[in-house]
Amino acid sequence: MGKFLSGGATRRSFLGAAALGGLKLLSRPAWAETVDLGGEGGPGLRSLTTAFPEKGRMILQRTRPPWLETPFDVFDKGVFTPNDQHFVSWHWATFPMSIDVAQFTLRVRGSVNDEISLSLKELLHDFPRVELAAVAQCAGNSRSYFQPRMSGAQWANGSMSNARWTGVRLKDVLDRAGVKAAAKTVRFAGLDAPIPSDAPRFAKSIDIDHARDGEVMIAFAMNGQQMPVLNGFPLKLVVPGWCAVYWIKALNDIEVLEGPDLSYWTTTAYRVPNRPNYTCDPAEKDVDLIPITHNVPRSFITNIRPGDVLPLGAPQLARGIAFGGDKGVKTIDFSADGGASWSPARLGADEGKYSFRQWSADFALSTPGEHVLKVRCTNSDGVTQPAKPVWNPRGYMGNTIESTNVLAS
Ligand SMILES: Nc1nc2c(c(=O)[nH]1)N[C@H]1C(S)=C(S)[C@@H](COP(=O)(O)O)O[C@H]1N2
Ligand SMILES: [Mo]
Repeated sequence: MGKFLSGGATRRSFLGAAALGGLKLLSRPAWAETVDLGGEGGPGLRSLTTAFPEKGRMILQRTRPPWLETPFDVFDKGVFTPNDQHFVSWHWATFPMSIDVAQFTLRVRGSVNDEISLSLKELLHDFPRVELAAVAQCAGNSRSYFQPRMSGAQWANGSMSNARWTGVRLKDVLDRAGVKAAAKTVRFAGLDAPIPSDAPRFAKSIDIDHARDGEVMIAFAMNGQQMPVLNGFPLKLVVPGWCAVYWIKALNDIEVLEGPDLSYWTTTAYRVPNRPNYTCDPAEKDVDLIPITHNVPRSFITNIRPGDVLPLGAPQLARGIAFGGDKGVKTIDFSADGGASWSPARLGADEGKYSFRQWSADFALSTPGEHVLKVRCTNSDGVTQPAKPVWNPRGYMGNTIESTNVLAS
């Protein structure tokens, strides 16, 4: 692993120069220090690390480029994931660890009346600010539970995080450039570049109507603070309700296309079977694949862990988080008998339809031995989590109903 370089001074001047308004820069422990992370983490290695700049205790999946998973206990503490425990994923190791905020520009080019280059100062001052809570979830979240297993990041359930994002509307920035009538697609890329240089630059795209829906955001802050560099400082595209693969970090390039995006990341990578729950049989060949798009409903028990021993007959509380995917949570159902019977859980505060939502349910286990607890989310479109395990060749979009095995005694 290489060494992280200091970026403290440039980041601090970002606030000074651009006056982030009500947002305050907190002091950043160890950010300015050089950190040597030592050896590489293999797929089986899941040690905890605190060695990454601006990051607290994280599960180390891979060192370079980093894959850092949010430890699951974090999700029991509240619906917003602290910035220093928001998961991290990068495709290429060449993203910048130090950014000159005075020089940084966001370019808008392609099928527009005026190609523009916006400084951070312009972005912060010239456009109305918007705020929205939304879950960022890697399409490969929970891949390590797929059976049979496949290669790729062996995420447990922690390559997801929820934040309140502050930024400007993508629509307003596109309007400044003046999108031409022929525009069909908008493609986004960031400051990272691949090694080797003939590998495809990471980029994702969305339809022009989606890009102008007023919700897709160019965020410059999360949870009221600047974004950690590893999470996309200084700008991150936020596509509420869509998989985090679309949430381009260190965003500096917006390209308006007059046709479809034919790049590798859309035509070849990040594709799932065109089937209910994106699920096919492992033995099947030549399954029709479509691009991954929006999130699907999920729910988790956060206060009881597999293998916990619960007192026989005593009143118990189960608590957890859920999200509706691209729609709000309608109902959460809880089962203490392995899914034979379900009852509605209580819902916590509504932080917006793209946010995690807390839930809780009371239960008691009246017979000694093993019991299976389950939780199921249904969104406002009536889409619910499948009981049959989700499986596809790349391990994407897992949202099978979670089971937690416990013992009563
Ligand atoms: N520039 C850039 N943006 C990117 C990526 C990347 O490799 N480069 N990875 C994407 C993927 S697959 C995920 S899951 C999220 C991870 O965002 P996070 O590290 O802030 O959690 O970033 C997305 N945006
Ligand atoms: Mo991802």
